Amino acid sequence: MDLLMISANRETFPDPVYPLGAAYVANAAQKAGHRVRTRDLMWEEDPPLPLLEEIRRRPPDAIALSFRNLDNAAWPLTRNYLPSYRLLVRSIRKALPSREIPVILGGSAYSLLPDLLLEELDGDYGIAGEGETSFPLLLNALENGGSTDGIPGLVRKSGPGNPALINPPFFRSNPSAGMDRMPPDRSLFDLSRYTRSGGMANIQTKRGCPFKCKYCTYPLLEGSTFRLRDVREFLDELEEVVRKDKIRSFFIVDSIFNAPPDHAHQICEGILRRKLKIRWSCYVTPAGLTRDLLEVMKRAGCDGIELGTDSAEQGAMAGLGKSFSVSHLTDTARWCHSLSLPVCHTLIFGGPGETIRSVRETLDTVDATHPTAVVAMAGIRVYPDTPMAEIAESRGLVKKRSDYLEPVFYIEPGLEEELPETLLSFARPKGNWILPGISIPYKPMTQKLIRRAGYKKPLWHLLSLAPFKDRIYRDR
Ligand code: B12
Repeated sequence: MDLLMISANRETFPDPVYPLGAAYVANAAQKAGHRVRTRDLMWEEDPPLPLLEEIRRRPPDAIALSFRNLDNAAWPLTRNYLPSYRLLVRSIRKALPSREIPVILGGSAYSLLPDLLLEELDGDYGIAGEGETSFPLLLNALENGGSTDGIPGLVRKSGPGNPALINPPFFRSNPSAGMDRMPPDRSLFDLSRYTRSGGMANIQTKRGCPFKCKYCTYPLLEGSTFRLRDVREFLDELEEVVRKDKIRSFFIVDSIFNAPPDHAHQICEGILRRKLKIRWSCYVTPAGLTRDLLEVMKRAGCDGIELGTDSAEQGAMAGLGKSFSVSHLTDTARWCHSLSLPVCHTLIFGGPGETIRSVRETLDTVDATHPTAVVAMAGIRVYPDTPMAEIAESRGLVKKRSDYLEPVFYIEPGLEEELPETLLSFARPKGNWILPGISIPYKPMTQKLIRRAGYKKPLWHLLSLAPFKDRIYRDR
């Protein structure tokens, strides 16, 4: 089949992010014998007239769209991308010479609302969850007129007025499947342009997340058990990007890098053994973390961690379903200090049980750890099928499933007014605290200039530097 794979993401905050998921599935299609063309809307004009013209001139046999984000998950300055996706698919449909050419949807954003988005975006098929196995199966079935019945994660229409049918995603039917079936083909999208404008390449050591944070989608997207990559295969992939693409800065996109700890240790030891001179960042949880692991991470090139703190007050932490205590958090911060490892905390305020007192306690506790940076969100972004959705639904915030087509945020009743102001007045004098939903952290031009100057780390590192501190709130 002649396939056109489009990455629909245009978000440039905090940086443009290389479409790794699309590079995985497009490669799987290639390996299954399909011819793959790719287009990346990150670098296309809006509306993407040259792309539409190409579709008119050279219609493919199938079009696949990768949707990474639904919105910026920030409140009250929410940016909802769904209207632009609607327009995009509508214009693609218009450009196609026939309704028979299938439009296939996938990606993390799509997988969060697979039934709703198939209807809403007028796709013919969707794949909920990972696509490396399912996507080629679907293409082969379409090409040969075969059945699509057993394809993991397949979403298809079931007649007017009926909800779309969804097969269980791949990780459900294959809970012990490894992740080494198919590496991504990074040449399919312009990696060097991303590393010039976004600093880092991205890579994955595992899929899945067994933690039970009540708001989180990772278990829905990747499964709730870890599926670990073979360490040698991971290192081979990493080494190839370092060698072939001359890239030395990475973000490890695992939901959590430091769990399970043995695997994380082996990855670090492998990087050291192969003498890969790289720098990398990742998401870390204080749960089960040890100083030993942080130390080997640092030696292996980790130059900063994004800590999924969320809250530092016991009651609010329980409301979010966190798996660690305040003392785990303060131990982690102390170890990072002693290792000179920069830390960016992510915080989420306004969950079940939050009060202004617990908000203040979290602010003070986190501040007392002397963080390099803090990214704080007001309100919990609620996604269907999460424990948070049950709470939001029981409180009447969501009445029917289609309400999720607009971003839904949960804020503990009574905090809506006070929360943004409390956070802003605390953060403003600090300089290294950013509130993406409340105050625009930096102008796109500032980001472009920093990247053009060759800066390769996540931009939060700069927040602790004096010249940038004053700019954050003045830039608005
Ligand atoms: C790592 C990460 C980040 C890192 C990325 C670093 C980097 N350089 O890559 C950072 C911290 C920068 C980041 C930022 C943001 N992120 Co983020 N991020 C993630 C995370 C944890 C992993 C993403 C990833 O790379 N996965 C690995 C790849 C291989 O998986 P994948 O893309 O899902 O692709 C698979 C499938 O989706 C499918 N697939 C993909 N495309 C296609 C296409 C077709 C046709 C098919 C059939 C299948 C298919 O197959 C792929 C391979 O199996 C996800 C959560 C998660 N667990 O997925 C959130 C996630 C994607 N992020 C999210 C958000 C909101 C953001 C931000 C907007 C937050 C903000 N306000 O700053 C920004 C946007 C950044 C941008 N420019 O787009 C949300 C999106 C949901 C939403 N509300 O829109 C997610 C889902 C987390 C969540 N809240 O649930 N993020």
